Amino acid sequence: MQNSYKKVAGKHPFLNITATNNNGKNSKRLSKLVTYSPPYSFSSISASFTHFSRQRPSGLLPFSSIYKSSIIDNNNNINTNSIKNTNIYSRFRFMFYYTASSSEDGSGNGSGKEERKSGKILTIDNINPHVKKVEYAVRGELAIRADSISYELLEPCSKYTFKKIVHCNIGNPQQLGQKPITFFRQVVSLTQYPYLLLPENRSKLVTLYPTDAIERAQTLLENIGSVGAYSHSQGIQHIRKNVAKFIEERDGYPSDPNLIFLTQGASSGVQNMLQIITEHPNVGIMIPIPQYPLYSASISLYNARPVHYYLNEEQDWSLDIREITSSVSKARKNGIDVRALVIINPGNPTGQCLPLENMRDIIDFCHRERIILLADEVYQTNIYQPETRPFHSFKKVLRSMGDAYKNFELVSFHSISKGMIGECGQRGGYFELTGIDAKVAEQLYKVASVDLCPNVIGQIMVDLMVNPPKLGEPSYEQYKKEITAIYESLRRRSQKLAVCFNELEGVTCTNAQGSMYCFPTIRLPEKLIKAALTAEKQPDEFYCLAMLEATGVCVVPGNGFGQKPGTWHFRSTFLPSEELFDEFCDGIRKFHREFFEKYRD
Ligand code: DCS
Repeated sequence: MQNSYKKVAGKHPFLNITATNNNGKNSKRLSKLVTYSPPYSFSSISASFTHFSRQRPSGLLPFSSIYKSSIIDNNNNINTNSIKNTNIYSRFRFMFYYTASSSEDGSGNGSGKEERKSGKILTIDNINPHVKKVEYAVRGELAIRADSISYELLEPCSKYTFKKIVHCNIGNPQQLGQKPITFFRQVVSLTQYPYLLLPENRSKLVTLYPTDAIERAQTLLENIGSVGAYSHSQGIQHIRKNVAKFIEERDGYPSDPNLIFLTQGASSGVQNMLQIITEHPNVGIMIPIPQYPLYSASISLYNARPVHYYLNEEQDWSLDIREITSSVSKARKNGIDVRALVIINPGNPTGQCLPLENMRDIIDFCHRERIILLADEVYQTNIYQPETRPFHSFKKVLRSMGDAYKNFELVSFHSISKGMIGECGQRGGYFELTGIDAKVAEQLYKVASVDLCPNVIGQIMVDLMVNPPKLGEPSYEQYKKEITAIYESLRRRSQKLAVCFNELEGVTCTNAQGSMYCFPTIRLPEKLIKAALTAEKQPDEFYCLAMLEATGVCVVPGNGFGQKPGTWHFRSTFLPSEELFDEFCDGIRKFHREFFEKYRD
């Protein structure tokens, strides 16, 4: 195979690539817009660049960013995704660092070399290139470093001043001590061990379990059989009926259990949908920036094209219809076949909750542009300003818009991982199809059946989420008390964290209207940015790594979600338990003060 490298970037008039090696003899200085040929085969490439945004006087006040990307797919294309994303800005200076691997033998075949070296048939050079493109920051470098620190903390004389890692990088409430909802676990435990339900055990059982938990477990088992058996691939029909009932009660419009798919968390539903939408590599999926990286990662995996639209940070991360309109028209002008729009409402990582009027405009936009709406509504009960920003489902808003929209194509996702339930590890969720062609739904069923079925305990959790104890039933009071306590505490913590961040020098944070995260913007001193560049880190990553090393708090740098070039953010959950919250905030304050002192311009 001829091992030639395509141009690193298009003919952008201001693009100037001055790549240098950082790794000794197997490296090469890249110059601009050239084709690279053997003997070099690059195993990785990272690019740093300084750009000058349109708003700035040209040549002055550089913002600095570093982009990293792995390169080389099977066709030897260098991955330039991160570069393309910056095209809207007027001037760039790129600096590439690469580490060169092998091919000095002139074979021109990196994978062959790798194969000879390791003796493996499957090597990093010959796996699916789309897998290599996937980036998932929530479990990225910071999380990996956090894991290794947590091992170091087990050593008798660890160098750290903190005792444990606080995992604020992931919306995983029970990892940070949130208690499961009692009724849910009671029911699940009985379905796992039906022996307890036998008549001879009843007298003992009623001393341990409330009668409604016993009845619910019995009903479920009557409909399921054994939780150890595969279920219907689309999910247990009895549970899908309960989901449909829940949707009808929530929205006031009919819902059909046959159009509901139970899933392993919302993630697998989202992935199935993206997979089915991606007809060819030029299919575009519109995703917000910032976004939850499930979307960018899956789009890479299925070899589709992300079409970004920016949320408006100045107005509480609102969604401006003009922005999505210009984004779709730009993409279509570039030949991208835009098919779907992802809306995360309430937002992750941005926490905004869309107002009704805005949602109508979004539906109208999709209708006009012939775009399917994928509504990620996993945070629908994490609403902290319910009077001014209540949650509305897209299904309800769509139906309220009348017959003109009756064929509108919408897919709505929900999950047991979020809300007050936080049963992330049980992997349950569902999606509802609205207006999707029956033949497409059949194909979705086929895709679901390749996985046989979503796990049955996750499905039971979905049943409990959509059909919790009702007023007058034995478990209601306790259920209500538990849910309310978690909700009120989350709301308090969301406000506390925003206050804490807003007190930090150079940091601005909007109050979360919903979800589980704060996403503050942070204006970093130039000195700090330079230090980050020297360390070959993106500045926000550099800041977050330092925070982790100093405090044990693991957050996610904004670049993992996407952010406007030249701006820096990080995402933190407000899930640490309330008793520890002040201490947690104090730790961040102290770190930030000292870090900024060190790098003050
Ligand atoms: N959609 C959004 C917006 C999410 O935030 C998440 C999880 C999911 C879907 C998928 O969740 P499940 O598959 O568990 O239903 N949020 C991740 C995050 O940002 N932190 O934790 C997980």
